[in-house]
Amino acid sequence: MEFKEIESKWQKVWEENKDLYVADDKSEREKKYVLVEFPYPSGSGLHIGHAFSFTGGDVYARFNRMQGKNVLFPMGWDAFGLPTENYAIKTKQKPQKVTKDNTDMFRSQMKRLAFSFDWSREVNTTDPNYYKWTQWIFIKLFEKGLAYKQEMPINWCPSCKIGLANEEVVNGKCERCGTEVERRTISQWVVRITEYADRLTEGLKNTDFIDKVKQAQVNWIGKSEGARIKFKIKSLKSKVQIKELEVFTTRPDTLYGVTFIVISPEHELAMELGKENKDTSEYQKISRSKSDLERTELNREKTGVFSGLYAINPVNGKEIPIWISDFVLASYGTGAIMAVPAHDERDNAFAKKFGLEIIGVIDKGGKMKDSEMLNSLGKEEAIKKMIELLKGKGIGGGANSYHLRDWIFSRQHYWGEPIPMVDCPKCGWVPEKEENLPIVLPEVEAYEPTDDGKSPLSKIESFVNCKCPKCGGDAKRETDTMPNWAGSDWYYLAYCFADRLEKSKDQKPKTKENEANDTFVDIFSDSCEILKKWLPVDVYIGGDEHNTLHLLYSRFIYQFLYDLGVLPKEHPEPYQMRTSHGVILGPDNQRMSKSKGNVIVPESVADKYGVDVARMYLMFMGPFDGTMAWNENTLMGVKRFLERFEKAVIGYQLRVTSDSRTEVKLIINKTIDGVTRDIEKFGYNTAIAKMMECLNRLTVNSYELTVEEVKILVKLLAPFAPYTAEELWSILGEGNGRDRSVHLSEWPKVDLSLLVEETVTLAVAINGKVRDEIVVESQKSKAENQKEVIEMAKATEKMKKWLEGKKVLKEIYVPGKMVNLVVAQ
Ligand code: ANZ
Ligand code: ZN
Repeated sequence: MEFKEIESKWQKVWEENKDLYVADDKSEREKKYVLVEFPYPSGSGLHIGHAFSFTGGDVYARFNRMQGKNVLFPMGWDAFGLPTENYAIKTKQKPQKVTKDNTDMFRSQMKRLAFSFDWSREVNTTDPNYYKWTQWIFIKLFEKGLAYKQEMPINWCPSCKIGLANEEVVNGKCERCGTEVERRTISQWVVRITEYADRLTEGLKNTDFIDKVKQAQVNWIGKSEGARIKFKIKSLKSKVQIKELEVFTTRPDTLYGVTFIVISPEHELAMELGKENKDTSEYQKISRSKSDLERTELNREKTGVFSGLYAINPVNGKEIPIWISDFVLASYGTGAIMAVPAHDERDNAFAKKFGLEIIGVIDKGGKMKDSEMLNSLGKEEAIKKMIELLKGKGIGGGANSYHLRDWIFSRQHYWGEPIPMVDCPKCGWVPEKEENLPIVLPEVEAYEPTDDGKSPLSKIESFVNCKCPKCGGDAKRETDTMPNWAGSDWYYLAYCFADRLEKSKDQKPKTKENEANDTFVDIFSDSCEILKKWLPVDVYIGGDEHNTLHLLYSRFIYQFLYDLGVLPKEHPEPYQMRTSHGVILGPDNQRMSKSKGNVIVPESVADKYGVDVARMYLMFMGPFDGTMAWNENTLMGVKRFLERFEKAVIGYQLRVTSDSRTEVKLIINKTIDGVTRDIEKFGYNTAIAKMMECLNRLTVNSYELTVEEVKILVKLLAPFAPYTAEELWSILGEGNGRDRSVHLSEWPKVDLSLLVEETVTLAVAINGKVRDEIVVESQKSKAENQKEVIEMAKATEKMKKWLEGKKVLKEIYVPGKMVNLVVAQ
């Protein structure tokens, strides 16, 4: 069969048949919400990673649909972001236009690859009807005290003119362009995600995320349990007003071993001192140029300055010096530590460098010593006792710290959602009125980043100048835009009521004069019935790189909206199951990248071998969560399989038999069972392997099949190779792709009674005493397979233990019954 013809033929039929993959809001059938991470529509089109992940989702969606489920399998565009902006600047186009072109390209590529998305629910984060809601969510965060503006030091690349995350700074240089990174302090919007740190951890219990993902979330939140302890500052210099400082420690039990305090250069006490002391201010300046990562590196040479001040250890009254050093971060705990150089590596290096005292308080057996009432206690007991003591004295108590940081929400770029806030000289920061949303990104000629590091929107007076929503006076609009994580926080909700986004365009919110219309909250709440129907997402397929930030951010926003009461009460978490898809490397086993010249695009494979070969190969090359190198041989193997499959089906169709043979029944039934089970657990490669084996066994023996049996084979193939399956289906006289598409046909059922017959359970004995059993296929249990059966019997975990160090003298096989091993006593 000529794949090009078949593809264009069925693509057209499916396109005309709009209902084929539409999820039904009203259906009573069991729902299944299958979500794949929506892509960033870059100018280079779908890459192989997209094709891999989406095919995986598509197989799952098609399989569930054929099982009679009401499947929601939507797609959209996460389209704000820097690459589009940069490309638009370079090519002198508008980002709006670039985005439109790119999404058109992505959509047509996806349609060609036969992804069964419900296109009636397509969303785009850059559509004002969409980002109106992203802005609305921000206003709610602000109203609840979860968004605040703060002066923040950021890593600034003077060449890219952009703030960089710590991870994007490598050896003090910009990861993109290699320019020396500067530190700048700018005022940024920050979202208080740390408020939800415990909820985000706890909530994982309500999900079935794979372990790897749960662990990634827990680690990123990085909860540390310990204590906060207050130290009095000995008053020497009258100029310093601060009389007390607080430390965070995970080891309050070691308080007797504290020989100095270290505060971060940004600590308020250090800031006070820096005003009058040159050494301190010099040191602060140097520290500012370093990233957190550099500062906390374990084996880095320690630096620091003595503050001239002393603190008093609250348990023994000892005077200890206060040092300033950048290995203590301002953003963690309290920005100050109690140093225990005998038991902490970094403190130890610091003490040695500056000749500070070292006092051990833990003996070789791990018990406390020289610590008065803690003496001879173990770590846990000592911690508990110390916390009690501190609480009693009112100078501290148990406390947690999180490595999770609040979320910097400002970007000084054009192509993002404008942050809907207004700065009024009288009222301060005021959120825009909901009825004025969306605050639309103005379409302008120039939107290059500015030299002063401000958003390009700041140069557009008509955008900046506005009236205060509260007092009506002259005010200025916020010109920062949101980070590219913002739009993806709630897109899976938007899919559920995508039609409403469009409709809500002209809908003015409820005002006193205009009672009849909806407020935004109403739109969410009205959607609640629909959300109740579709939530939670049953399966969320995405990449490892999104197992931390995206997943945390979107779960946080969900929990926040849940607390607002606009989401169905019965679903405290958005995603039931999260699984992460693997990575495809180039033929050279390296990550695909343009610079290495090893990039393979899905289009080219589809051009050469057809879409079905491309899809099936992607699913066959390895486990869905594995890391796999491109392999031309495997690709050809899949190609040959599909060719043989077509031949066989067309051949069988021509010489079918009316009564089905038992062997054939058994083979097919077993294949249904295996393929079904495998797809359920994303074991696509093994599912395909089972189909291959099935075809082999049928053709090697030249079995004849009934039409029904042939149809079963075609159905099993359908999720993987939708074009071939649909074509064969119509050759078999079934449907025409319109009303009786193979993709809406019923998934074949397993005949359990046949399965049982296919295997036998064999007892495994040592010296006649039964110790274990094995299950083998009836075929294999025959006498001629004696050797293999005995090997299987010896290889079970139990038997390996029984046989350890023993000598087997004789092996006896009673076909279909038992394996008996005679061993030396
Ligand atoms: C005394 C002590 C004794 C500590 C000891 C450790 C071992 P995690 O586990 O990551 O939470 N620390 C606290 N705040 C810090 C900051 N802002 N910058 C750098 N280090 C900081 O680490 C908590 C421990 O890291 C705290 O417990 C503190 O040192 C240090 F044998 O206090 B510890
Ligand atoms: Zn005002």
